[in-house]
Amino acid sequence: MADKKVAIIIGSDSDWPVMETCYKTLRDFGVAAEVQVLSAHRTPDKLAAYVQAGEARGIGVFIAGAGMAAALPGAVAACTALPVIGVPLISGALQGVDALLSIVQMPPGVPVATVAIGEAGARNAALLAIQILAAGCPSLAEAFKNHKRKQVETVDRKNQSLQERLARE
Ligand code: RP5
Repeated sequence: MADKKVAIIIGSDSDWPVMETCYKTLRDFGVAAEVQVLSAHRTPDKLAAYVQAGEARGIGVFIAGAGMAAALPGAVAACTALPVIGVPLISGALQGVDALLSIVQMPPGVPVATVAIGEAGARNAALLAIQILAAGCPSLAEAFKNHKRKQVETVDRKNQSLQERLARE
C-alpha cells in the first residue's frame, strides 16, 4: 500500500485506549503506523528529536492526541513540514473542550488539522491521514473510495429500514 508511514504520538499512556481506534483504523487500511508516548510539556526535547527525524524515517503524516492543555499537536507542527492532525482527548474537569481549544487555535503559519473530541475524532484522524497519503498512492485511494461506498450502503440500509417501520405504523 502506501510507502509512507503514519506516526501517532500520544501525550500519555492514559490516551491510548481512545487513540488505539486511530491505530486500528490505519491498520485496517494496511497503512503502517508507529506509536510513541511523548509529551510537549514533560518530554519536550525527546519530542522535538523524534519529530525532526520523522521525514528521514519515512513518516508522511503525524497524528498527535492529547488531553488538558494539549500543546502536543502544535509542538509537533512547530518541528516539521509534514502535515499534522490533532486529536483532542477527554481528560480532567473540562471534558476535552480545553484540549479542543488548545489544538484548534494555532497561530497563523503553523496549521494543525483538528478533528472532533475523543474516539470519533481518533478514527477521523486516521481517515484524514489515509486521504493525505492516498494522494500519492492509487491503491489506497481506491480503498478509501470503497470505504465511502460502504458508508452509502449502510445509510441506504438504515433509511430503508426506517421507511419500512414508518409504513407499518
Ligand atoms: C495530557 O495530560 C495527556 O495527553 C493526557 O491526556 C493528560 C493526562 O495525562 P496523565 O496524567 O494521565 O499522564 O498531557
